[in-house]
Amino acid sequence: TTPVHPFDLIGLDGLLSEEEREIQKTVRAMGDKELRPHIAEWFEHGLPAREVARNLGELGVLGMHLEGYGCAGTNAVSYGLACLELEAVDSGLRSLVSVQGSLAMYAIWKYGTEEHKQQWLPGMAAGEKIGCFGLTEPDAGSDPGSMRTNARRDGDDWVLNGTKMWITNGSVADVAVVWARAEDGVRGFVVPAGTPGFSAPEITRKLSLRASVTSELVLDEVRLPADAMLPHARGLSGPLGCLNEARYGIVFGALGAARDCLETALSYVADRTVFGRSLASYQLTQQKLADMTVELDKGILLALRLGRLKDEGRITPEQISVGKLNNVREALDIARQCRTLLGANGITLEYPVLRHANNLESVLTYEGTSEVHTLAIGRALTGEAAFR
Ligand code: TGC
Ligand code: FAD
Repeated sequence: TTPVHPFDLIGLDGLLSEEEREIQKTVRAMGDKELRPHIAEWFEHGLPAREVARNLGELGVLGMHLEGYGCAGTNAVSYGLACLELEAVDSGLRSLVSVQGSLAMYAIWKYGTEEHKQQWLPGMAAGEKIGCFGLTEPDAGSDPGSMRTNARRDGDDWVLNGTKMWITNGSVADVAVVWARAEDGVRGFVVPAGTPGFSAPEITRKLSLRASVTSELVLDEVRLPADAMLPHARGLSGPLGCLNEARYGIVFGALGAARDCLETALSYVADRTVFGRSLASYQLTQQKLADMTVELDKGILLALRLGRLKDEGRITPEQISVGKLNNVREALDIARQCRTLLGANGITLEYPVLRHANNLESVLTYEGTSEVHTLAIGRALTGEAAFR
């Protein structure tokens, strides 16, 4: 069997079922064979998102924790492990899967009509159709409640106006789930990409998550039929319910990036000679490696605990905040420490460490910044909301 990570000192692997290990092993093997060989190129020149989405659809990871409509219906731990293995290649690949499965598909699956589900979910699970999720705006990120995008009624139709910003998969999406303010509060809308007035210009010149498509969504008098609205979501709890799903995936995912950095550093220090001795033989090196391993193992324990709670149906948003805050923060720290061990070689795309570190800067910010999750934990501890 493949352990959760190859230097599994505390036997974390023993916490997984046979099926969970199999799923992890399958995703890891596919990532190593079909994704890893191209990732530096994709980071430099852009992701062929359609082709990669189809490969991921074939692998069965798109919406894999959802039931029915062509989705695999795995447990939450398996989904987390798949996120970990994809992010071990690159956070951009896990982002594609998070946004497709946990945000766009989940919104339709949870809040949509039977017709919405039949129309979109099977194609999205197969990777034939790509989805995006538009919540953030240029002036409303951490505080989505201040969104300006609005939906007004015109007869039976809806008319949407506004701008969304930093939207993963935006310009390659076939369908956008767009959150807008209607008369009775925030509502979700299913917007097919070809709808007149809808456009999705790509955001370029990023220094992070370069193997991921990020876009603006412009909605200029976008006219939609009455049934474009997701009927079972009203208020901010709709989009925030989807965020819980995607944040959960990141709790595992970020550790994949950290593991890949640590594996790279371990092999590098074994080969590198400094001052006449192996870099691995120095105490300062070993302290870094030991500290990073301890943090990685603690992160995996936390992720598995949250996964079990989720599978029992009793995970809370505050618990997810603990996992997202800790695991992304520690993963970023590990990536940066590994970069130091690689010296100058660490700054190139020949090695994955600075690519992972740069990606994790985005992961620290999206799906709720580290400050937002700190305040969410603070609110749970004190009963006082310090957001505003
Ligand atoms: P607040 O008054 O606390 O809550 C408003 C309503 O929402 C409910 N709620 C939640 N429901 C489900 N899950 C959660 N985690 C929830 N948190 C709150 C709450 O019960 C209430 O419901 P109701 O029925 O009483 O109306 O809202 P607030 O305006 O004070 O804001 C709270 C805050 C700051 C925690 C929240 O707005 C927040 O989480 N902000 C961060 C926004 C964010 O994470 N955006 C992410 C955008 S998507 C993205 O980044 C994708 S990147 C993906 C990738 O590429 O991988
Ligand atoms: P701001 O909210 O302006 O925050 C700026 C700083 O202020 C941060 O440090 C923040 O923590 C801090 N801050 C905010 N509020 C407080 C407070 N109350 N107290 C103290 N400090 C505070 N969004 C989507 O909707 N869909 C997507 O698919 C998507 N994909 C993304 C992909 C990438 C690569 C990136 C980088 C972002 C993506 N986002 C997406 C947007 C992301 O969710 C937001 O960037 C994030 O929520 C933060 O919003 P902001 O950038 O406007 O920062």
